[in-house]
Amino acid sequence: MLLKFPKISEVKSHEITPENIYQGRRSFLQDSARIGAGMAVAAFGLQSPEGRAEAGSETKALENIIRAGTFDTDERPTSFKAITTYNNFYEFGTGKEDPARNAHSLQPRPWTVRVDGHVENPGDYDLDDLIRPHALQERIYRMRCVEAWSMVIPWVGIPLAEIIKKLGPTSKAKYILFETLKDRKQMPGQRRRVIPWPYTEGLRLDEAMNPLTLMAVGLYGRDLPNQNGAPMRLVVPWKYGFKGIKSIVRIKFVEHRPRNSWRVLAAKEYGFYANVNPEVDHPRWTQANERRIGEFRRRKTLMFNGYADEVAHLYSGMNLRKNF
Ligand SMILES: Nc1nc2c(c(=O)[nH]1)N[C@H]1C(S)=C(S)[C@@H](COP(=O)(O)O)O[C@H]1N2
Ligand SMILES: [Mo]
Repeated sequence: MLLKFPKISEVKSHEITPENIYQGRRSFLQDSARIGAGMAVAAFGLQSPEGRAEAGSETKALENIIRAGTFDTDERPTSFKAITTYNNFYEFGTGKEDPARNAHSLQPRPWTVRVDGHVENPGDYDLDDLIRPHALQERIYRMRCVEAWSMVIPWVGIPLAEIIKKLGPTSKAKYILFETLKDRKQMPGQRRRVIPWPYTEGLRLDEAMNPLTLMAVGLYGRDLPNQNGAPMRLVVPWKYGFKGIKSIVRIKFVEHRPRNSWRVLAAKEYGFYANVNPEVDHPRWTQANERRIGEFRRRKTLMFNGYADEVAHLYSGMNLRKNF
């Protein structure tokens, strides 16, 4: 059965807010899940050329999303507006509102992803070929930036483990290196060397295979807006936000721990693991609490951002103060 959602053009204008459309889709997904239907294969939505974030923009709803539910937080999602207008994407400037303002120059289709290193199926993949075999899932995750603000984001994506299994890492592969696009024309912020370009990040293979780790292609039931890392970005909800590398063009399977941009820049401040840990402060500020965007009071930060049951075993026996 294919799930169908109202096209934006079919919804009355006063109803067009991303949250309304999303809530409607979501209750529909819940009904489908209850009656055991709806296991549709991903058919890909279209990205508007501008990737604009406003309500009622051309950005199309993704068509067939499976509601996973397993790891969803029941906390209220942050508004679409805040998610898409307050974030970091240094390729478009270092201000929090710069990505939304400047990311229109990014062209998320066509998009090629290089897969190389210790892997059975290396090659240059068209993005759609890389993701088409997989079903899209919705995951509502708490996200925690290293700068002590947080959000709740309804992501759409594919568990990274599924993609990795298809690519077939060999026994030498112990880590994965990810790289963002490097192109000054599309990413004007790269004209300044605020961090080493291209932005790179890495995960240990078992972290990458953890069921929580998502390769996101959308949020709020739509294609990813450019400023959130179109067309494909990593989501690792138990780690600080900078691990969630955006606009990925390379996935390399490697034997040794890869460099990550923020660590190259300031190794004392940004570790490789970057697990959310209220007990290990950033050298310049506390990590014990956080400001949820849209709220005034501060909340206590949770170990592993509240995902300890799912991921603590990955680090058993490790000193998390040394391996921060
Ligand atoms: N390529 C790239 N990826 C990036 C960044 C960046 O500057 N460049 N910023 C990171 C940081 S610090 C955060 S908090 C998240 C914020 O974006 P989001 O709100 O869309 O998750 O993106 C991460 N991914
Ligand atoms: Mo961040």
